Amino acid sequence: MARKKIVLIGGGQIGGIQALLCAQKQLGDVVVLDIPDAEGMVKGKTLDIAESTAIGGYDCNLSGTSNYADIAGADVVIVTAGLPRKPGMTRDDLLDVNVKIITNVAQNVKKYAPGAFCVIVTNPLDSMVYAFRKVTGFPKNMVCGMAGILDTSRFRSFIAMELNVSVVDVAATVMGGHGPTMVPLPRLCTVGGIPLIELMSQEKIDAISKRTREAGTEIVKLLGNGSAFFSPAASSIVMAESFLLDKKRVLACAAYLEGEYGINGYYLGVPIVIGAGGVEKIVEVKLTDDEKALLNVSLDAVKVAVKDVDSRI
Ligand code: TXD
Repeated sequence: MARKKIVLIGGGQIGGIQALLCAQKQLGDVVVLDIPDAEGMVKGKTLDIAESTAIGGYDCNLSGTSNYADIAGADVVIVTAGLPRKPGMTRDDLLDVNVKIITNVAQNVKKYAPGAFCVIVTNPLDSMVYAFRKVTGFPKNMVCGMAGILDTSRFRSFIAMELNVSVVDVAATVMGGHGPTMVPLPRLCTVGGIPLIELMSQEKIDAISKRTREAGTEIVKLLGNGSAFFSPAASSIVMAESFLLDKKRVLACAAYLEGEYGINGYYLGVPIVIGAGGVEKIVEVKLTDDEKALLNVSLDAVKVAVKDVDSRI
């Protein structure tokens, strides 16, 4: 059976790490596409990774390009094309410039890779994944956004650090938009099957939830130039892997809702099942009234950005 084809549109900070992870996991052959001015960068990054494959024993062909014809036949397309935040910026501050980039990318993916499972990473995430699907017209099960896996990973990592336990044994989920209104769900978090609320004070839980909501901004401030890239890269490859290997992972991702959670016509972070059929199922969690209220606050924030996007595409 021929190897799968993974296309990474945007070969910057996140795209480069994504390419390395795809090679190391031997998920398939990798094509990294960027703008003509950055073609040398993506050719250099992919060649550099290719030269490392002998060390790790990874059989994977990698190439860089600025020619969309090279993405034809992609099984998976992951989109990080767009500007990242600078200190002091909100994710929504990126909307103006990134909606134009996502529109251009979507038009080309529609033309050259219409059957691909598409994972959108570009911020502001919830409105960019909405824009991508609107421009491509792809079925909703083949377009989703990466955010909840990252936010959940941050939440899990902070809990593991605080309790001095393995991250492996911390199960959790974060729902809602990818921004300050995201909804960590401590009630659903377990550590080795034990409810978190039996192991940690409410004060500590609240502090970790707050840090999770602000984790992206914390890294933007520390880096001073750009935003997180290791964890977003790892998070998006989990989604590609679940699709390519039909793993049926249950993952928090931005999925298009048509009635689930009482929400209709928006992308929002919810638990989904990703398999060979793309977004195979949206898992409806029974939320408390307080949790529902927080989810609706998050949805309201997403609606503002989507209204702005709708007026431009
Ligand atoms: O959880 C999440 N979804 C977020 C997403 C987590 C962290 C970062 N998040 C967002 O991903 C971030 O706010 C940005 O919007 C994207 C990409 O972040 P990255 O750190 O990779 O940005 P870079 O290093 O600037 O890379 C972006 C690349 C760069 O090489 C540009 O030349 C390229 O995108 N680019 C394009 N590629 C193809 N086509 C077009 N039109 C284009 N425009 C820019």
